[in-house]
Amino acid sequence: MGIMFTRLFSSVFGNKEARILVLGLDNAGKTTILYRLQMGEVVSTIPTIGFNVETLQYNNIKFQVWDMGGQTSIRPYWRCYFPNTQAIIYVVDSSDTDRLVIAKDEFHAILEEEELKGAVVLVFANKQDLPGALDDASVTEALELHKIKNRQWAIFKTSAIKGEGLFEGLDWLSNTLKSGGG
Ligand SMILES: Nc1nc2c(ncn2[C@@H]2O[C@H](COP(=O)(O)OP(=O)(O)OP(=O)(O)O)[C@@H](O)[C@H]2O)c(=O)[nH]1
Ligand SMILES: [Mg+2]
Repeated sequence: MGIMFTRLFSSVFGNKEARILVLGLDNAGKTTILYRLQMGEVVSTIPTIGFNVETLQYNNIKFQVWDMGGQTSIRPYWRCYFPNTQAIIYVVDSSDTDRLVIAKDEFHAILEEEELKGAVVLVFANKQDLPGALDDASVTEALELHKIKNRQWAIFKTSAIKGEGLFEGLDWLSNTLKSGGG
C-alpha cells in the first residue's frame, strides 16, 4: 500500500524514478563521475570492489545510480544488476587508447543482454582534459556506436575532474526518459 501510494503520488506530480547503471572499464572515472554529480565535488577514489549506489534528484527524476567496479574480475558480476534498468551510462577513458578495443567489446556484450534491451545508453567520453584524449567522434568510431540498433543513445565529451559535460549528459538522459525511453 505504501509503495502504491508513493507511485501514485509520484506520477501525479510528474516525478519519475530511474535506475541507472554506470559501467565501463576500471579507471574510466565512474566513481569520480558519480560523486561529482551527486556532491558537485571531486572526491579521491580507490578502485571500486563491488559497487557504490547513490540517489540523485535531477529534472524531476529521482535517479538511483549504481556505480559498478570495472576490473576484469568484477565485470562478470555486472549482469546481476541488469534487471529493471532504464539506462546505462557507459564511461570511457578517452586517453586510454590501448584499451578502447576491450571497452568496445565489453560495451557490445552489454547491448546484447536481453535484460537491458529496453535501456537507453549514454556514453561519456571522459578525461577530455588529458593530452591525447580522443574526441567524441573518435570514441564513437572506436566503440562502433553506429552499430546500435533500436535503442536511443548519445555520447558526450566529459571531464569529471573539471566538471564538464556531465550535466549536459544528464539533461539528455532525463529528457529521453521523460519522453518514454528506457
Ligand atoms: N584527468 C582526469 N582524471 C580523471 C577523470 N575522471 C576520473 N579521473 C581519475 O581517474 C582515476 C580513476 O577514477 P575512478 O573514478 O576511481 O575510476 P572507476 O571507473 O570508478 O574505476 P573502478 O572503480 O576501478 O572501476 C582517479 O585517479 C580519478 O581521479 C577525468 O575526467 N580527468
Ligand atoms: Mg569506481
